[in-house]
Amino acid sequence: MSKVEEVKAHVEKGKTKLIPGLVQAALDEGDAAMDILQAMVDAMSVVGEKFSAGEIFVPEMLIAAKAMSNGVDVLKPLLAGGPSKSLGTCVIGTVQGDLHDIGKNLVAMMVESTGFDIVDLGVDVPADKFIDAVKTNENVKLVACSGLLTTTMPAMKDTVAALKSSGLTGFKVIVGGAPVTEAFATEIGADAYAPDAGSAAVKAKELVTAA
Ligand code: B1M
Repeated sequence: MSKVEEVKAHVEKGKTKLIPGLVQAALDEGDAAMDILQAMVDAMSVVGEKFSAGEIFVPEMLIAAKAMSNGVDVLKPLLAGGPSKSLGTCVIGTVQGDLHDIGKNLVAMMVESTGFDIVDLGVDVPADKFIDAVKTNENVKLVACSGLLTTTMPAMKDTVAALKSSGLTGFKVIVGGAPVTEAFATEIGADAYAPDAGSAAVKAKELVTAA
């Protein structure tokens, strides 16, 4: 088994303490940081499938998420190096009712690497907290909303509506997360949708530089 395959297998099993060493070993063997990251994303898909099939439960999902986060910590310096010139501030959070943060954290990391300053509001973020962050932080050019549950898509819709009717200007709104589609993003009035962290960073820069 290659080191990358070992990383994937151990994230699936939630081996939180072993993951940093395995990720470092994969890097030392010459594996690319993006390939190691993809292996961990694939592991989380397997975890999700096992949860859907009733083979594992919430605690196992949680521990796998912790394992992946530990691995991302090792990769972060390699993935997040970026330009020093700021494109502005990006306020990011997972919408109200939703506790999933790995995808949001990856998006924050990649958007930061393109040159944004990040204000991360965390998870379970109500619409008014996004609005307060736009008001209280300097030079906010982008608000990024993540959501992983079909049940929290209405909260994403409400958040975008609240931001758009707040009277605040000078920023764009980007949305994403597994159940979110381009069509949904358009329907709720977001300025952009991205399917993954890499394309979120590209879209973020396009949105701000085109404005
Ligand atoms: Co949750 N969970 N979970 N969970 N969980 C899912 C999402 C699920 C698909 C699992 C399944 O059933 N197969 C399912 C949702 C079903 C649905 O709504 N369609 C589900 C469920 C049901 C639940 C609970 C309701 C379970 C329960 O309690 N009965 C519960 C809800 C809690 C809540 O939020 N209120 C719950 C809880 C949890 C844990 C807390 C245990 C844990 C999260 C821990 C954490 O995040 N710190 C967890 C986990 C780990 C998952 C899975 C297994 C993995 C999620 C993940 O981190 N993936 C997930 C199954 C799956 O995804 N296949 C699942 C890796 C990550 C890199 O991908 O987050 O998709 P993702 O991010 C991607 C893209 O979506 C995109 O970029 C990233 C990749 O580059 N992206 C954006 C994300 N945000 C973006 C924003 C953007 C642009 C792109 O612009 C702003």
